[in-house]
Amino acid sequence: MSSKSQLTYTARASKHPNPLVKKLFEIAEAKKTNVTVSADVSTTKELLELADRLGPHIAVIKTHIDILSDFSEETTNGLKALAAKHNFLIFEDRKFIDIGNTVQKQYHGGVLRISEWAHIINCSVLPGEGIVEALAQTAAAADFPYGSERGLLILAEMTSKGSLATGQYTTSSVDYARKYKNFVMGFVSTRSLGEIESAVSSASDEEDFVVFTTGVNLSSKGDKLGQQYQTPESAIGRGADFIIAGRGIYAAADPVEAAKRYQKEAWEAYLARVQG
Ligand code: S5P
Repeated sequence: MSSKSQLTYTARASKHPNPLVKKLFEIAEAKKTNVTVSADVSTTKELLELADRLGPHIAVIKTHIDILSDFSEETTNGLKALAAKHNFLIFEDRKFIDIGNTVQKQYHGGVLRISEWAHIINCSVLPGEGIVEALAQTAAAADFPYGSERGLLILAEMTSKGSLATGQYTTSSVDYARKYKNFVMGFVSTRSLGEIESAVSSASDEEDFVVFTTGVNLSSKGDKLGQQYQTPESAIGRGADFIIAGRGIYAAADPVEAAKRYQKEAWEAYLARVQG
């Protein structure tokens, strides 16, 4: 596990050079939550209701904005207002995966205008280093009316059965994160990746990537389509800084009670980790 995993979010916030990561750690500490809810619902009304009800218990809301049947500016204006009201960040799980020229257009512009409202995005590095460079360029060049901080998580591993995001793919994810560390906040991965030897540069003392771990569920081991789950405690124990839970929360009979349960379990696991 990365040596930074033993530090509190406050300690990491105080030293972190990236303002968005700093803000994320500060939110976690202020609200005592390291939960990201994956709000994979299909209408704007459901999404905004969920964001408002779960807002006090989450640090980040993760969207798949293209699965909404009625996406409009009302969706993103509503999300931005709720992010300000409840102090959480917005992560659009678009998983960019294309040549640089295409992802720049997908990130900035188009019908979704993701760069204007999503603090955090993610990408696969299957296309190679150029995808990270292209997204970083777009974020640096744009003048965002809504908050200025933007960050990228590299999808370094996947939770689905038989995932091919392993070995050289994962090592290269770490290489590119180190090379573009002003824009890359960290990884979506199932564990801390800090120890992976990089061809680009070796890990420095200041290196502090944030690990988001998805595939978290308290009552299920997986689904019929290959999703594989672990518990919040197990994810945090393997080095997750933030857990991502979808159906475990939004599909529960009482999503607010479920969010509180994930919040409690993940926060206690974090406290146990930093108290050594
Ligand atoms: O490896 C991954 C990466 C991601 S971002 N496995 C995943 O499941 N995800 C996403 O996390 C997935 O797209 C979905 O939005 C969420 C998991 O949802 P759940 O309902 O299975 O918790």
